[in-house]
Amino acid sequence: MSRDQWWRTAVIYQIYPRSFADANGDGTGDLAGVRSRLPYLRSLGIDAIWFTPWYLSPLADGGYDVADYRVIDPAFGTVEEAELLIAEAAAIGIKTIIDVVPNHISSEHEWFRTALAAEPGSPERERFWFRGGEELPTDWVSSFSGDTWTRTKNPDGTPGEWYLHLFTPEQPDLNWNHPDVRREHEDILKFWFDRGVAGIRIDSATMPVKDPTFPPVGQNEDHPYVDRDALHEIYRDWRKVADSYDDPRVLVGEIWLADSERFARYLRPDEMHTAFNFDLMGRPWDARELRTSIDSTLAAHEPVNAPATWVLSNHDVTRPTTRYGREDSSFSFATKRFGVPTDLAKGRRRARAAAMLTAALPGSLYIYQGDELGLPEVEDLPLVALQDPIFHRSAGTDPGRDGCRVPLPWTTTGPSFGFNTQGFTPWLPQPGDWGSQSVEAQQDDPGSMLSLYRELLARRPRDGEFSWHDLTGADVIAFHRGTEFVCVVNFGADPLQLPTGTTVLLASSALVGDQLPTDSAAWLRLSSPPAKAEDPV
Ligand code: TEU
Repeated sequence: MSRDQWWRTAVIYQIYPRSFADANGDGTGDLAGVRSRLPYLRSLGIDAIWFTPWYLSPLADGGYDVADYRVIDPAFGTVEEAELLIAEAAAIGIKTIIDVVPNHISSEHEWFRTALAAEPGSPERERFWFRGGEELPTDWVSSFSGDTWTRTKNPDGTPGEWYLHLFTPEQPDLNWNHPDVRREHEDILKFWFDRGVAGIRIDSATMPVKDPTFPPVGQNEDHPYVDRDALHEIYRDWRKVADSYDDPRVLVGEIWLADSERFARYLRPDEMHTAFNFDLMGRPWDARELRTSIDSTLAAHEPVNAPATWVLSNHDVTRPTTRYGREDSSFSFATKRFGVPTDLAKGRRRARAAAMLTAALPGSLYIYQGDELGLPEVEDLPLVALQDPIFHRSAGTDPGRDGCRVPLPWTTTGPSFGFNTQGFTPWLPQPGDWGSQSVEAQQDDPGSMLSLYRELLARRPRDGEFSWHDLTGADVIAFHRGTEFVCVVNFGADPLQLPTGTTVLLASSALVGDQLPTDSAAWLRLSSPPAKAEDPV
């Protein structure tokens, strides 16, 4: 495989900069903190880092409200520091992917402030979606609940025009029919590609184009703001920018679409290189469900010859250790609730097995910071500490996403468990027992989640054709990669007899003789050629 196709099998580690490591001790993570932890990332065995937004932002939505793409938020550092970080990471073989958020910008962005100060009907307002009238222009509901339109005030205090925001009012949607919007985003890509960034993650990539007549959802066959055909022109233009570099840059889409044919359209050869596939993440811990997901994911990517991506979590979803410890272990945005009974011991076992399962599948793998430590969702954050707009807009019924964004524990003791060395209180409080899950507590323990991650990243198969193994059944997932490697996951209540003539390369929990316990995974090496799988049950 040529060097410039690295993303096809890459392991990409997601850093949420606010919560990774805080070098200057102000309670918020920063780029200097990331730089100080590059040796840790190298020893973990990753190929690239994806940074959630690090730009100037009032943080109304954790940085997904960008006020200026050409400025790093002062809480995180400077553009010069970002360049240093990109170069230092590259020097140890780690590439950098950054987030671009085309659907909206911050209401503090100069464009929006100028638009608000300008008259209705003025050119400054045309970069957004402003509409007049007494009534809400549509009944579209925000992804974060509530209305998608907010009414401005005229200088004399009377109600003015409405503007569209699919997320919060602090995130006005851009009008992608406007040439400035297109040109500006291509310039932003160049700005960062010129600074050594290897790729971009495209936020909410199915949402930027709108039906300008604003019909109700469901009135027409096409959705008024999701997956509209004109999006593909935009990404084709971006692909040209990415391909204009000698060392081509990668486009990774955040694409939540159930229809695999529609999903694959974004991965055509002149569009994105890869896109997150969230299907597996949404499914419960169940062999049939996950097998269906693996089949449909691989099938969706095959016709476009794009690599599949495997994602167990990110900064938006309940941590796997917690999610898999629940009776309903599926994930959807609507299922976040306070007080869901959770068996963390079970969740931990399953999260270990899930890590081995996804790492063995063909394609690229995303790891969200802290999952390599098996951190649980922090569910007892004081309500006054919660910052996520999802919590605030749900009138307190949905805890929001702060529970998976709590600053990482690096050391077993110390006021912030090594998040900073100055002992300054982190922006979200860490649980009292956070130190027991820290890097320091895990790094020399061969049974820890961190040790498992290091092993599996070092040994995961990067090539070898995928095919189902005949152990696959109602409670078992088993597949080959090539002729010698097999991954087996036991979902059943009883231990599973492993096939004879195999060597165990790695297991997520201790085997009992040659039996794989419940909720566990094993990687095997076959000493004899594989039997061909019949159509599994
Ligand atoms: O998330 C996208 C997102 O939350 C929606 O597209 C989601 O699929 C939908 O609401 C489901 O109903 C991204 C970021 O990952 C997230 O952190 C941001 O808050 C969001 O975009 C807005 O930029």
